[in-house]
Amino acid sequence: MRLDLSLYLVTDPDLCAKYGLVETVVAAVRGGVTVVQLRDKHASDGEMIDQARRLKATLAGSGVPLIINDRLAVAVESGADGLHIGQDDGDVAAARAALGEGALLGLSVQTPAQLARVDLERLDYLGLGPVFATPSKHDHAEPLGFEGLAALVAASASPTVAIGGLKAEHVAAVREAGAGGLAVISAICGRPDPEAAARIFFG
Ligand code: TZP
Ligand code: MG
Repeated sequence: MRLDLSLYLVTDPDLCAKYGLVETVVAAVRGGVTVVQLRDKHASDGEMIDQARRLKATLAGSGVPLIINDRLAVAVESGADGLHIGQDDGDVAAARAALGEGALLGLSVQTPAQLARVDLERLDYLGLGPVFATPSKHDHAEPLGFEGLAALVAASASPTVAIGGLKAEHVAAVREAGAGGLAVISAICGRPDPEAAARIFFG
């Protein structure tokens, strides 16, 4: 599936609870979200497979890919379009082998040292962040700021998406740093109107 990283929604079971996962995703896609990542640190694999199948059905025909956070088995079992892993979530080569060439595979990178070790050939994109400190991820790394983001983007030979504390007001600065888009949780999930909240990213 084609990858447009412009506005990448990462879901969170608590922050998206206001309207529920599916309703929030439907609204966000109406508002222009271009990628959806299912992220749930506490659900069982079985629960996450069910959620992923529901989301996949919801997204059918939209052209918006569904990516699973962390869990390779869920990505494979659910028929999602891809997987996003962090630095401690296992091996890129093993994930690519299990997913096959057609799936999307993304990796989180926080530092130039991590970037230097990345197996870019097997990846479709890099998630760079956090740009700012954020309450949405408790164990996040040291924030990069826009300068740190720009340095990582400049050293990345892959498409990139920035994450961490980003709001619509940061679109211009993220673009200026050279990233391909913005990944957000709280700028959409839990907003009074998730569709409008997505739409304002496009001006
Ligand atoms: N990875 C780095 S920061 C972050 C993740 C999953 C959370 C982003 O959430 P928010 O609400 O957009 O700051
Ligand atoms: Mg992870």
